[in-house]
Amino acid sequence: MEITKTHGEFIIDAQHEHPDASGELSSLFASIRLAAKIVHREINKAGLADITGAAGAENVQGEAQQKLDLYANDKFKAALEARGVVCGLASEEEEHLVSFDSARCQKGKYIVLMDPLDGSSNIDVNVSVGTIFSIYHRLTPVGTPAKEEDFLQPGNKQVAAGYIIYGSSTMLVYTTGQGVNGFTYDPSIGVFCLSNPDMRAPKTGTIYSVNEGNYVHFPEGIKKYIKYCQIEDKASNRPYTSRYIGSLVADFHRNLIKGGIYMYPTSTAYPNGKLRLLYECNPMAFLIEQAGGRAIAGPGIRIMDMVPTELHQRAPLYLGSSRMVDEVEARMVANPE
Ligand code: AHM
Ligand code: MG
Repeated sequence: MEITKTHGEFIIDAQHEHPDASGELSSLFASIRLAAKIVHREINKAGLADITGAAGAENVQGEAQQKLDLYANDKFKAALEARGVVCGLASEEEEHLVSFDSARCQKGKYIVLMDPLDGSSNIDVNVSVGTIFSIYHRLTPVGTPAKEEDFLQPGNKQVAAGYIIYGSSTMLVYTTGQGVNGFTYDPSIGVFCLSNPDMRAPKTGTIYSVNEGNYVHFPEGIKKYIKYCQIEDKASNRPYTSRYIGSLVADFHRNLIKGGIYMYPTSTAYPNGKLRLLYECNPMAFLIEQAGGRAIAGPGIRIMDMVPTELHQRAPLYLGSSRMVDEVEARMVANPE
């Protein structure tokens, strides 16, 4: 039987190519892997919570049941703190940044931003959800507590970013700025195995993903683009296919593999878009660019060049196959708000 490369081995190989590497990033990834396995296990028995006790209620051991997004937050936080290479964390589930205050953590040179369980409203109906993460070097001196400035860096400073998709199988997909690689979790042996080396986003595709229920509230350029997607033109494979799961990670993952565009525009309900710049838009932007695609917040506005001012700030997002992003951008340019 052929044994595929595990994620651990993949990292060791990468380290050989960088003999100056300290191993701290490898250690950080080991934390992410561990927490991902724990969350995978919990998600896979999510339906049982109804039998053993709903969120907020007590389980058979008399312990309070936690909502899965809070559970995921706690597990990732604990795993990242345990290895002492991360000095702080910002999370969708935490109002303020979390500074890991042990002397060991304060020596850590990395900070992590994350959405521990994105699309969590899908869990109740057994639809794929994901964890999104973004990793930076801290700006404050090593040995001091992490501060907000460490987290408010533009996406172009990311050291690594990725997601875990808890789907029909669980996968870890990430980049360190040298392409995108995907690893599928084999629960029988408890390891992530390299399954999708060097993932490339097709230059164009036939899938558009957007919550069309908000159509009437979208800017004119977006309405025009959606109509363009729907109009028949055999030469460019239109009409395109509409696919929207409502789980950014799952929609992104499908479009990355098949070719497509994901959009969360501004609307009356969300004047700045809905998705969070630091732990949803930036990591996905880093991934799609590394795979050959594009990610913008508006015409000429590269997501990764946006300078953040708040931890939880939102941004409109258009990302996917480069030609499809060009197409929507052209319509935004032609129909300025
Ligand atoms: P969440 O972080 O509260 O789960 O929200 C983010 C999610 C994305 O995964 C998804 O693409 C989007 O919100 C769906 O929003 P909507 O239901 O408005 O289409
Ligand atoms: Mg989210």
